[in-house]
Amino acid sequence: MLDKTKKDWWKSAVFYQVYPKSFQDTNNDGIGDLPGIIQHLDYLERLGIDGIWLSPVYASPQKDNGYDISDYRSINPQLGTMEDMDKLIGEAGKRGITIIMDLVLNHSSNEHQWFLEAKSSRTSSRHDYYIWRDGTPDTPPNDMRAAFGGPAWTYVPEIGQYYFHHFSPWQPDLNWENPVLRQELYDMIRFWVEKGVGGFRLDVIDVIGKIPDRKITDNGPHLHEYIRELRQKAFKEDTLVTVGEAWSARVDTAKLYAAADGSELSMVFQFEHLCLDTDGKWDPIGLPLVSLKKCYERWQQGLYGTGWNSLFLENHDLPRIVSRWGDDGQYRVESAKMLAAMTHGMQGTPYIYQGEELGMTNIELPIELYDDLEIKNMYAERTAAGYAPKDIMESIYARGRDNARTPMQWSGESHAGFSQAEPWLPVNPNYTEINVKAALDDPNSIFFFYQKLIALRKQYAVFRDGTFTLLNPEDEKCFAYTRDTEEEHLLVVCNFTEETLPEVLPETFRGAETLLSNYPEPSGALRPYETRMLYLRT
Ligand code: TEU
Ligand code: CA
Repeated sequence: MLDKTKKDWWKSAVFYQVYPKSFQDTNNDGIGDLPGIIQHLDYLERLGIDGIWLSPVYASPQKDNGYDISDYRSINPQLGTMEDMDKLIGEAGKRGITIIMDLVLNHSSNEHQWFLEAKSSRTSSRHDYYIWRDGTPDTPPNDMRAAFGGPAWTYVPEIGQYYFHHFSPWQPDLNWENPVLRQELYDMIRFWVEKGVGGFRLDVIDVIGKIPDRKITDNGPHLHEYIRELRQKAFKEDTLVTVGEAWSARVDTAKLYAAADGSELSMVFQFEHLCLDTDGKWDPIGLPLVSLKKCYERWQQGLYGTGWNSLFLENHDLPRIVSRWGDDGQYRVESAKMLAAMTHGMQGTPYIYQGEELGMTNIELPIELYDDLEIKNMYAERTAAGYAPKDIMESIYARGRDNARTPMQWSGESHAGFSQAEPWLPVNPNYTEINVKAALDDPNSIFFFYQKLIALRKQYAVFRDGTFTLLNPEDEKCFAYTRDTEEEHLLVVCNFTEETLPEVLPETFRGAETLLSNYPEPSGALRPYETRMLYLRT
């Protein structure tokens, strides 16, 4: 077990993200709940993880599955009670598992008491907790758009003002310029710290310093002042782990969020490696492996000694990685392991998203069966704009957020053992083959591969401390890199194709120990999606 009284303990840790609604239902209403998480703590302990990032469990009208909070100090009754939450923290703690809560500080629900007061009158003491601008019904303050479609301004006729929402109209943005609001948030955070929560994941923290009048959302001029104040007033304990979600982060700004001096957050979730082949168009062609490798090199070297990164390929907003960069057919198991080794060999703190350790895959549903508001709004907007339904569906199949939100597959029993009732979102039909029970019965499963990766990170300091060197940067099929400290040397080789490639062992690694591979014996070549992790001491 890690010594969590050491202030950088999380540098050797591995976290696991639980999306409560989809993890385990215990009262058969089709919705996952807190007792369901408690029920599987032994499973998570067996995997070897040190902490759980829990997606929001607060009271919420669930317009965005809890990312719309109506009371930050209570638990959504659908998921359980405060007693269940206390029990989860306690039971997890007994197993060496720290609970990290999701903090949505950029916006609340429109049903939060603060917002109800704020919109009741311009003179309400809480009016200024949100962002208001004058206007008439047809003249919004400007043409900014919301991330989930439609305008970013919604009119409240009773007071003749618009409020700003970066996301949906049900998620009004909090006004961080107001020091009273900020203090209110810090007090709320202390409530959870005092309950024994070990840290926080900060939702869209890069936009809290927005200035809508200048159309600035990311990286507002006071952003880092706010984060430093948060650190001083709310995250007082040096051992708390804090991770900021920042889609806009680049290497230079990540050094601020995740500064080595601890003045802001422990680490950052940045997405550059996942945006290479999306509409961001850093590189528009397929999976640009060469760009991906250079992206990782830039981050691994750029933050070395100056900041700390997180390592992840999936979360509740992203498609399943084996469907995206691997092969979710014939080579599902091989490619899922390869992607895991590629990620876990690097410097940073790994996060595993529920089901990733099973190689769960994307899903294709008829449009009516999707739940996510982003998917629904996107479908409506593109339909209105004249896109062909087939093209819209293709893009939902590839990127839609519900790909990652289908219920956890525990067994081959009905509803995958997730629930006895019809789940809120369909189970992926491949649950009969891909499930926890099958994984635990098979010593060569993806689950046990992750278990080994987690153990290796604890065993060898090179995973935490080693420098990063990219080998053969221009090779379009194989991703190989080394990690080095004075005494320890690690080589990670990953074949990203279903072709057999020549082996690329650097001379120094001939005769090195194989720590891990996804094929039983080396063959002198790299088979489809083969990965090897070699180790030596000098
Ligand atoms: O996500 C931030 C965010 O920008 C996402 O909307 C992302 O761009 C999109 O999902 C990609 O498809 C966070 C949460 O992780 C997400 O679940 C919430 O919906 C969002 O904030 C609002 O709180
Ligand atoms: Ca339930």
